[in-house]
Amino acid sequence: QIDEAEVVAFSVPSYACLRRTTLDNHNPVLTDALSLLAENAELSDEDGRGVAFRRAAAVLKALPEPVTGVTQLRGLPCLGGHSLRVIRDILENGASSEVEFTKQSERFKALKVLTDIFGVGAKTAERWIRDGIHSLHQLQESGQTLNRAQQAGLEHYDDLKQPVTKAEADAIGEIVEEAVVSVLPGAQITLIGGFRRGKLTGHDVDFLITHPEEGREVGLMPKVVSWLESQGFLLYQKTTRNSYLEAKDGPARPASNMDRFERCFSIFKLVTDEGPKPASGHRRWRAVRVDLVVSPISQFAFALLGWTGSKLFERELRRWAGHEKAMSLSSHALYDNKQGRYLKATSEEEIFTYLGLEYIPPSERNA
Ligand code: DGT
Ligand code: MG
Repeated sequence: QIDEAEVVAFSVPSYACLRRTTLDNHNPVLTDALSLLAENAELSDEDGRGVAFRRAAAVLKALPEPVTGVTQLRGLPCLGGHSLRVIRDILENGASSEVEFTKQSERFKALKVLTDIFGVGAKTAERWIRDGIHSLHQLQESGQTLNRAQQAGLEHYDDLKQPVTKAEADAIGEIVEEAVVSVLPGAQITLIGGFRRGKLTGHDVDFLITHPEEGREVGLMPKVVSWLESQGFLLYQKTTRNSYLEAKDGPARPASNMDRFERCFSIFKLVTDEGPKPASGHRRWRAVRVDLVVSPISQFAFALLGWTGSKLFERELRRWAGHEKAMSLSSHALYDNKQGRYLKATSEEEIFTYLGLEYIPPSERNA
């Protein structure tokens, strides 16, 4: 017999940036289900619903043990009626009919396959589906014009679907480091994104590049890219000037520094085997998505915090800053609306302090 007092009730703060979320997820079946519904909503231009499911999944990721009954969830934040229905379905019937239905639906499958192509977003996939294109084969037969990114994405589709390992990320890191210090001695690179949070695999590898002397990083990206290209490491690349535009970003994006923040989306050619020449039909390299970001040292802490993720953790940090502290946080700066000024920081810890938050290390930002 279960004593009422023995029923574990969990308590979790509602902002993900107030929680410590490790990779040790005790409820993967539930969080996978909610993440799938989030993904379906995002692919269907229903961002509000997407965020709601992401928040619900993140709350379950923060629980110290598996959920066995919905009564344990009483009082937990971010669990709306819809998410609770899905959770109850899984706990009581072993599966959620909505999740199973979504997974099987032609529309979701087509959206997944098409947006898994590098360079293809939900809008493009949607248009193609309306034209009757549901598969890679149909896309190739359709005569649709593809841009350069999409052509590269299609060409390397199978490789880019394979998770990138930490070992591969480190191997790429060494090459990028060599490129960076060759073109600008003293420049530094940092592994960011999921790998910085301790993930063992990722969909891409993200690096942040800076130089300890303000201004020396200007013009660095094209030089790094040329170096990598000349050595045959890039299968595709597109460099953009600071294209990350958040509508609400406002004053947190200092106009004077905008042109200093550069990003390169690339497909990297990683040699996987240095051994003897492989049998014909086999190759000794694989394609890997690599993102490079250059930041001036004055913005480095903000860039580091902003690019380490997880995406939900970032979103929650910005929400906390805006709603609870009247500040606007971006990957460039922190602006205090009450004081009417930017707050300088040289470390992530300082930014958490400004925000009145306990410091959460990267390995605990896996919301
Ligand atoms: P992954 O690569 O799927 O294993 O997981 P993550 O967490 O590395 O995700 P990814 O690579 O999409 O993005 C890395 C982090 O960088 C992400 O957690 C949030 C942030 N991020 C992504 N895209 C942008 C962007 O356009 N601008 C800024 N400021 N941050 C971004
Ligand atoms: Mg990543």
